[in-house]
Parts: sequence; C-alpha cells; structure tokens
Amino acid sequence: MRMHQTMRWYGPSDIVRLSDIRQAGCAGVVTALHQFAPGEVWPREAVRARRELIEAAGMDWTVVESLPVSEDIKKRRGAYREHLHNYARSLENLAAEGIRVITYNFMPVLDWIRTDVSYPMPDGSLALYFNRTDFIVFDIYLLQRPGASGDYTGVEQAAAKLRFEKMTAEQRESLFRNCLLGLPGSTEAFTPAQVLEALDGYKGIDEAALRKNLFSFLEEIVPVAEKLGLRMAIHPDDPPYPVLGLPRVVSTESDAVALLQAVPSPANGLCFCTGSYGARPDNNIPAMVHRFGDHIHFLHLRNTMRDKDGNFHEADHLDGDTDMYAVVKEVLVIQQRRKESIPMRPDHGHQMLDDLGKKTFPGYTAIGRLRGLAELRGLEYGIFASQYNATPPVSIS
Ligand code: DNO
Repeated sequence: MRMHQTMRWYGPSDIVRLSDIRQAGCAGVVTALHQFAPGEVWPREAVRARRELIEAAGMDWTVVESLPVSEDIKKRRGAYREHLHNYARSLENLAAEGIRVITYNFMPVLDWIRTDVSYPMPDGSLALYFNRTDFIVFDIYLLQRPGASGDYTGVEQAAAKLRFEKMTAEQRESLFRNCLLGLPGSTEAFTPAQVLEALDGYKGIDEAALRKNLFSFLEEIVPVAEKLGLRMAIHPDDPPYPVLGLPRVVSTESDAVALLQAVPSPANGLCFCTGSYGARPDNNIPAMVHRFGDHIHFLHLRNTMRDKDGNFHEADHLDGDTDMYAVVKEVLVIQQRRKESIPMRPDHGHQMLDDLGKKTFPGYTAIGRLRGLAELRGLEYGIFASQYNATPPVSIS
C-alpha cells in the first residue's frame, strides 16, 4: 500500500500543465473551481468538465482543495444560511461526479501568511519565509491596525520600529503585498482600509465563538457529506496561532481532537499538513500522525525550519524540524491497517532551476515540487521495502 501521489493544479490558467504533473509521477490531481466565489454553488457541469480534463491527461481528480467556506459562514452572519445551502449543493455535485475528498479551512480572512515568497536559500533556490519582525512591521506600521502594538512585547515593538525606519518605500510596498497573498482574490492590490474592514467584520468573535461556529458548520455539513460518501478534510491554520487580532482554532493537537469529537463521523476528518502544524514547536508531528491516523483523509507533506525568534522558512521536504522519516513510516502503518492509500501531495517546493524567474503561485512551481515528491516517493519506497520485506510497485500505471 503506497500513498496516492498527487499535485495541486490551479486549473487551465496554471503555467504548470497537467502533463507536467503526470510526468512528475502523479496518479492524481488536487484542484478547485476557482472561478466560483466562496458561497456560490459549483454546478455539476463545471465539476464534470474539470474532471474530464484531468482524466484526459491520465489522472484522477483525487481531492478538492478547497471548497471554500465563506466569511459569512465563519462569522454566522449575513448570507450564511444561503451559503450553507449552496455548500451542500456543491457537495452533492462533487459526489455525483465521483470525487470523494473535500479540503477546506476555517481561518478568518487570510488563508496563509508569509512575509517573503522569494527568500534565498544557500543554494540559490527561493523559499517561502515568515519573519516575525517583518510581520509586526506590516501589522503596526503598514496596516496600522488599531491596538496592534498590544499584541507584541516591548522588545518586539522596538525591533519592528527599527526595521520599519530602515526600509525603503519599495521594501515596504513589497512586504505589504506579500503579507496579503493569502487573501482570496490576491491578484488584486488591496488597500489597508479594505483589509481593516475585513478584520473589523470579526469584531465580537473570539476564539470560543469561532470554535462554536466551526462546530455548527460541522453539525450541518458532516451529515450531508456522510450520506454522500464524502470525506471532509480540514486544513490547519497557517501559521498555527492567532494573527492580526483574529482567532484561530485549528492550530494544535487539542484543537483537532475537539473538532473530531464535536461531530464524530468517518466524514469528519483532517487534511494533515505537516508544514502548517509543524511551524509550532509544541506540535509533535509524528505523534500527531500516529494519534489521528484513522481521521487523516489527505496529507500535505512539507517541512519548515524554525528559529528561536518565531521566524520560519520552508525547508527541503526531508530537511527541517519535522522528522519526515518518522512521519512516512507512521503513514505506512496506518495505510496497512486501513487497507487503503491515503492521498498525498508534496506541499510547496523551492523555486529553482528553470523555474527561477517564472511567475507561479507562491510555492507551487513544477520543479521544486517534483524534487519534493521524488524524495518523498523514495523515502516511502525505502521504508516499505525494509519494513515489509517487499518492494512496492514503483510505476503508477
Ligand atoms: C497554501 C495551501 C492553503 C490550503 C487551504 C486549504 O499553500 O496549503 O491555501 O489550500 O488552506 O483550505
């Protein structure tokens, strides 16, 4: 039993082609219908057209990433009832087309945050990077969020002030842009006023309220998914702690336990992202994979390297703070027990070789991910061969 190897594809406008993904050795594709706004129904014909495109390239549409949960649903305000109804309709249409795993997240406003998406590695490749001081500069000086200073220590504030004063206008502009790349529709330029308004929408929603809203969402959606034979897979917060005064509730082992217990069902599961959970030193990644084995419906394998100041960069897949050998070994045990393959994608990759200079989605170049996938595939092969005294099939067809 080996992991079902996939890569994310952003659709026909992605400069990484389906044939590239196939040549990387993937059996499946992870994609979404980005043309529909959160809250809208994904019509069955559109789902079918996407599925057929992927199948014509010799792969399957293994996982939806993401079927986005609208801000109104996360807040339980405004049009949330209509959006929930539409969410259920989209699930029906996806199930009717044979898609089985649905990834989503419950992060308010921003899906992921990095301060630099071209952080040079010693070998000249470029990585995604989160620098805490730069992020504080963004929060206090560029966004000018009311009350932001209160979230940081005096030492952190002083470091941010110094950093801000030394930055050129161009550096400030690029930091502002980078920090907002995880906003839906991030190809547009956002103004501080627009972002502050979105943050303001969460006034009165603290951690307990957001968790309650997540559980209500699960109570409504998990039974629908279960009936349709679907598996919902929630992606953790990235980074895994509160940011910009917004609560976050899928950051730790106990967060995941709570949401699984809130609505126990085979349809209520996890997208286990080793990179997102791994950016917190108190998350023991191999131990979490062991504990959540039966609830992991999708794996993002990625590594981060943290430092003592709260900065982290995305390391090579087999390098960094997470023991990827221990993770993959655990995944093999889980697959043997469950008698099924778990879908996996190499998450992100460094921009390198011919991809340097190309404009791609941050982290989603072809060659960096190809390298990550090849290393992970070899790791799995080696562990399998030594643990089970047998070799797994190498080819996907
Ligand atoms: C970033 C991704 C996230 C992820 C969503 C899932 O690279 O890991 O955007 O797709 O959070 O809902």
